[in-house]
Amino acid sequence: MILVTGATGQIGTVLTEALRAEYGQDNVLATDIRKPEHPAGLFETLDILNTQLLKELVEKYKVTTIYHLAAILSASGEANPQRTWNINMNGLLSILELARESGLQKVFYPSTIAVFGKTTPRINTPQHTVMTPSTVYGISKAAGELWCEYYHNRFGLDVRSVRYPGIISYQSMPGGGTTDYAVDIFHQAILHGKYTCFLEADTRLPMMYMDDSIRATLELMRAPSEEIKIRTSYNLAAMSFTPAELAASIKKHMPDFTIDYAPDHRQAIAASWTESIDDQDARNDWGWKHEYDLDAMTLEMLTQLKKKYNHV
Ligand code: AKB
Repeated sequence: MILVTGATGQIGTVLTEALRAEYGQDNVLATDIRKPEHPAGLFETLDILNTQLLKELVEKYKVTTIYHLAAILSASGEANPQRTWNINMNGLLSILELARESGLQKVFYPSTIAVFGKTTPRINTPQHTVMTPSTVYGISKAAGELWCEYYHNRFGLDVRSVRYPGIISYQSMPGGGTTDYAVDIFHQAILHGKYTCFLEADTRLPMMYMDDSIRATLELMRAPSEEIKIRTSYNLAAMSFTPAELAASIKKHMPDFTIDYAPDHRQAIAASWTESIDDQDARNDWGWKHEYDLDAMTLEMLTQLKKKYNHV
């Protein structure tokens, strides 16, 4: 049995569905503090800080693998730094400790480009580099990566991780991140033909289409253990673009679309991250290869969301 934490979130929603398609509807237990809008299988309400309930669920459902997605993201994390640290760090520590005690087969831990900071090389950020994150989210994820490696080295736990860039999806909405504009822009383009962006026009960030990030996650988790040479977290890349470039890509299909800019507190967070990522290790070690670039992603997002809003 696979247990997913944070299963109602942006990635969790789509990953849970993909895991059910691959491993069987009844072999994936979704958990989250929020109930799903459209429950589609096994679900248990779980506050990730409730270690006792987590333990009971692992026993009750005979869980062998955990995808631990529950976390507070970069922008919303700044509103309450102590709470963010508590949820992100203690949530992970209870998963790792439970995995060790119960002899779980595998754990997946999502890290992020938010582990990088102002002193990290900005272009083609190397796998092994300076990490000086400036958000609590980034600090907790950087520390989390080290805890994962520690549990692997010390206890032999098979824990695997990737550093996700901003993820763009039509199926689910992101919440509380700095890269969220790259999803919202599509909804606003279709509904209102215009968008006001909370980042500056030339803020370049690494991004990825949801299909690629799900495939990366499944491929990483399927790879033979000896291929996984990095036990902190793998750099993972697909595309990098600015809000202006994304708007230009949308305009190719919607010539009347307009964008303006009203940068807010999220601009400083974005400016502290890097622009593009060197993910050669993921490509070499377990064969990672992205499929979607900016224009392919834009076309897919517009097509899917037009269907959703009946604007076909
Ligand atoms: C965020 O913006 O906080 C996330 C991330 C890049 O980890 N999408």
